Amino acid sequence: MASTKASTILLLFSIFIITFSSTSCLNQYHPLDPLTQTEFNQVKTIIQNSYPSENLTFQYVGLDEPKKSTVLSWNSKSTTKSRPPRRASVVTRLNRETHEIIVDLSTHSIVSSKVHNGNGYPLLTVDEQTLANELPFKYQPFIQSIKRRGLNISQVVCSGFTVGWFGEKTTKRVLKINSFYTNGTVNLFVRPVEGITLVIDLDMMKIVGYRDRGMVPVPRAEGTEYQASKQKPPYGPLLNGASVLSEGDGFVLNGNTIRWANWVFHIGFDVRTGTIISQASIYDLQKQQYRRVLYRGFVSELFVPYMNPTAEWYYKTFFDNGEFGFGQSTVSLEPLTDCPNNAKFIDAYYASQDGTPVKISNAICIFERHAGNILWRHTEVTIPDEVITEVRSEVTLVVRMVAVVGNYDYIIDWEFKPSGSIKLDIGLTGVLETEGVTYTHKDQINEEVYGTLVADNTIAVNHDHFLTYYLDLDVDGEANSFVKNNLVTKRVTDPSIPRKSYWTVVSETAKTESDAKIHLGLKPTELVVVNPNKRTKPGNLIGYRLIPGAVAAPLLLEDDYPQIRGAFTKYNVWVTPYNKSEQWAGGQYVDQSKGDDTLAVWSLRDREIENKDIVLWYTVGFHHPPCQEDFPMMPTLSGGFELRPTNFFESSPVLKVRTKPPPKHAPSPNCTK
Ligand SMILES: *[C@@H]1O[C@H](CO)[C@@H](O)[C@H](O)[C@H]1NC(C)=O
Ligand SMILES: *[C@@H]1O[C@H](CO)[C@@H](O)[C@H](O)[C@H]1NC(C)=O
Ligand SMILES: *[C@@H]1O[C@H](CO)[C@@H](O)[C@H](O)[C@H]1NC(C)=O
Ligand SMILES: *[C@@H]1O[C@H](CO)[C@@H](O)[C@H](O)[C@H]1NC(C)=O
Ligand SMILES: [Cu+2]
Repeated sequence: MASTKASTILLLFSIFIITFSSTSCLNQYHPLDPLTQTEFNQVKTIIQNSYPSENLTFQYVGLDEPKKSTVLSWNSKSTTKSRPPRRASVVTRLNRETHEIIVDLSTHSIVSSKVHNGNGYPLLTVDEQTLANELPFKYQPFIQSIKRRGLNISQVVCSGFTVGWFGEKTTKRVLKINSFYTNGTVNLFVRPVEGITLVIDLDMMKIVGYRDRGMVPVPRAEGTEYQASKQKPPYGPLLNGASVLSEGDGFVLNGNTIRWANWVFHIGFDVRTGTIISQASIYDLQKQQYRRVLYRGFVSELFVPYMNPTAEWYYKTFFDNGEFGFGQSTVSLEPLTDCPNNAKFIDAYYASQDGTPVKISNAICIFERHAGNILWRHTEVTIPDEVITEVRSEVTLVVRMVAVVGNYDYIIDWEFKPSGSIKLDIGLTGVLETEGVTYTHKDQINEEVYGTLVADNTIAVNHDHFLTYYLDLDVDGEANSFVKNNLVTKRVTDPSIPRKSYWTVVSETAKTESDAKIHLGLKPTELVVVNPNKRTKPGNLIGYRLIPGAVAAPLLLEDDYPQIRGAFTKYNVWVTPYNKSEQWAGGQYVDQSKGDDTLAVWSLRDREIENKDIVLWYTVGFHHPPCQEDFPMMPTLSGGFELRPTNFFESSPVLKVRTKPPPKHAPSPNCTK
């Protein structure tokens, strides 16, 4: 393979080269860039000068997203682009109050400040969770409980769990603490010290409740270890490491704006949600221009209710985004294993409790994926004396982050395809949440248990994962409509035709929000966001289709408190008119929320959504009754969905793509070049 380098570079698409030359002068800054380290420090100083108290905590600091119209007019200016004024949105706690503050970074001033008087509390900070988890170790009753169980306290680890809301009058920001035993394993989540629960007042940072219900054996450590360095033979099959398929990255990163193949988009990061994809546009080779697809998309909320209704467990109904911060739960990615060796990494920042920026290095990775899939192909055998075979291999671009919320690891991928599709994938892995029990075999169990006995003394508890995506599609412009193309069976009425039935497409445009609340199921419907003001040459509405993944609907009763708070999962699909302040499906303040500020409540207004700037909400759901293979470490379970152009292009956008197969013998990552 003498020409390896040259041939792999040719993997790039022809359109890629066009986009390159037509966009040579780019501004590195974008109005939707996340706050920088310097900006976080400015915010800290400005706020601390105005509220000089040792007790002030920063619960949320993020970009105050400029108005959409401001961003779009910035986009349209071709010459000297100065960014619109940078503003930060800040939520603090001070004297048991939640303050909402907007800071203008260009004038170094506070633009507005108000106290949140509604229900719910802001995101928990990493620091306060750390402090809360340390409190039990100075608390005599807890130390005694551990001693009574014959456990070594220096091997005990505490972890905090949000308490939810169950109809009571909420007066305090509290967190419940459970403990786990490490002795002999790092897999603490499968070794709960059952029976002990502490309640912490987060504003006072002290213990306000304690209960020890009695002893249950701690599940054994044996067989739960997962660190490679601790494993003894026999070993399983050897898996190949990453292999080199292409030289270079294949994409251009300018500031936070990425250009790759026919795509351009912006990558942001926020402490609450993690990766935010903005302003994704695709180059139309026929029209010779970029066309808008998605203004902004991110994971809006993640609802994980556990199904154990006993006193110790009933409250475990977590909102990983609004309570724990999916962004601040993002972990540094491991080169070569979390991402392939052609990946490029981006660091991210968020503000800690005292406002100081914290760096997450390698928080997001971006890589070209050569998965060995076929982009399109055809072999023509019907022409006499001739066989024509045309194949194009598929190359895509993936943007990945991993958030670890306690025991669970979530892999969040955005995959951009040259065909115009955007695929969103979610991988669930990590450690199950387990309950310690006295049982070692199913036959011993004579009571109701709330999960699967996966090992001695270990019940892995049933639960769901609902990930609700915010997708502000702007298909060829802001004004869009939501169309349900229902496939309807018809009877053939002509008695001279022997055929009895067929199906046809009956389109229905959603006029208001209630027309767009969808339970996905067996009813065959194609869901399309169209631009009603633009048509293709043959007259079809220009659109993007939602191709749902596996469907899961909530199984809790509608009047159950967690379901009231998680009511945004009631439908798989919702459409709302764009409103900058409606981005978090579970509400702005989710911790101990009462469900009065959810997507389900906003959409009761039944606003008009036809030919308007609209937002599509889609929930990917997983019901998870655990099985033994999920223990002690769960192999990744994937789900997701796709946004796919539908009469968006005049014809296939990838007809003129040129791809070459990768070299036959890919050099290994260790070989010298
Ligand atoms: C900070 O909180 C502590 C404990 O509640 C209180 O004693 C102290 O007075 C507070 N400091 C200020 C400046 O408010
Ligand atoms: C801790 O682990 C060691 C080694 O496995 C074992 O001998 C010991 O009994 C364990 N201690 C407790 C208190 O569980
Ligand atoms: C408890 O654990 C600590 C930390 O591993 C160890 O140093 C200590 O010897 C243990 N104590 C007992 C009584 O086993
Ligand atoms: C935007 O949403 C908020 C929260 O639901 C609401 O209070 C406000 O009235 C909405 N604005 C418009 C223009 O509808
Ligand atoms: Cu699960």
